[in-house]
Amino acid sequence: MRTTGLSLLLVFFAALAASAHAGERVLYLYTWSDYFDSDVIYRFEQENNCHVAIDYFDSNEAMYAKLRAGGGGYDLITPSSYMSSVMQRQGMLRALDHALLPNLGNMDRNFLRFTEDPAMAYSVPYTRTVTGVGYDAERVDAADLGGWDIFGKTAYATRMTMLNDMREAIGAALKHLGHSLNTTDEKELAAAGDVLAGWKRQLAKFDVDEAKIGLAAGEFFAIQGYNGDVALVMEENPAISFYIPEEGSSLASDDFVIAADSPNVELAHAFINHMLEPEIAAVNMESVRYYMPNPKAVSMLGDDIRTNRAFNVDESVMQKCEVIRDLGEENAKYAKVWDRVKAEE
Ligand code: SPD
Repeated sequence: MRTTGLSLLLVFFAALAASAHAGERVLYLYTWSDYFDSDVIYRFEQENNCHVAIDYFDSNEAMYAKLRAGGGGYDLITPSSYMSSVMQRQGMLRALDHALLPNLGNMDRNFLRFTEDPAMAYSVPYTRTVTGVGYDAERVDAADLGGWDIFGKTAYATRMTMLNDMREAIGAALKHLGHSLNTTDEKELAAAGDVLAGWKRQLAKFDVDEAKIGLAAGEFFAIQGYNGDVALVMEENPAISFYIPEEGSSLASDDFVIAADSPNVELAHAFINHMLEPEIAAVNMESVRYYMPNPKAVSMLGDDIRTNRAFNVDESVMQKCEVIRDLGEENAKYAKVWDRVKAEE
């Protein structure tokens, strides 16, 4: 009897939810997890009488593979700039109509040097992300901090993770060896593969989203992670801190792009324009803890976020970071090293 009542109630609520969306336009967004403030999305839905449906990916390569395999129906995607470039070359993106983006004037033009499309013909920068190490200061010895070689320390075996992302993981090993993370030199790549295979022996796994939860909960002591993600964990657990390794790291512009076959081109433009509103961008930054290149919005931020080391990365530290670039045909060399590392015991 109770079960039947509960089932009826669930059916009722499901029907209610469906009718709330019936007749509404739906914007399909494909993005990274924890990347948009829910109130900012809600406000867009209210103002545009639509629903935003969100699916998540955890690496550029996973997103790309899904779209190439025919998955999708997405309007708006947020790849890193090197992947926006790959997708644009392969005809997967729609050229942007700047007439539908009046708030583009709020963009910091200086930031465009981090992107592959400075004219913003196919992509508009959303956030800047920097990759580093999130760690638990109560469980890691201070003498072990500062570099990428923390991932080789046997003292933390099975309590560490690195990103399940070939450009990031191989990139860390390349920087550790003093090479560019965009190298196409096969010897340098092979050496980086060896270093990474050694680190892998100490890792619990290569992972992106569960690693954050594990760091917050004390399961993992050190993770390779994106700065804003670690900044959120720092709010949850005061023992957590973040550094960018002294050898240097990667820096990315994650972009807004519109899929070539987007069913809702105008709505997709409206969403990008909404995120470029200074008040909206400021609320979003406070919530997701990623810097957005919007000077008016940045001037509205509170002191807590401005002084957060994971959000506001020092300029001198940034100087050591490199943007991951689209290497064209040479991208395949990274996939080869990654497959080898993944297969090794
Ligand atoms: N939760 C948001 C994660 C954003 C990740 N940016 C990826 C950069 C990859 N090089």
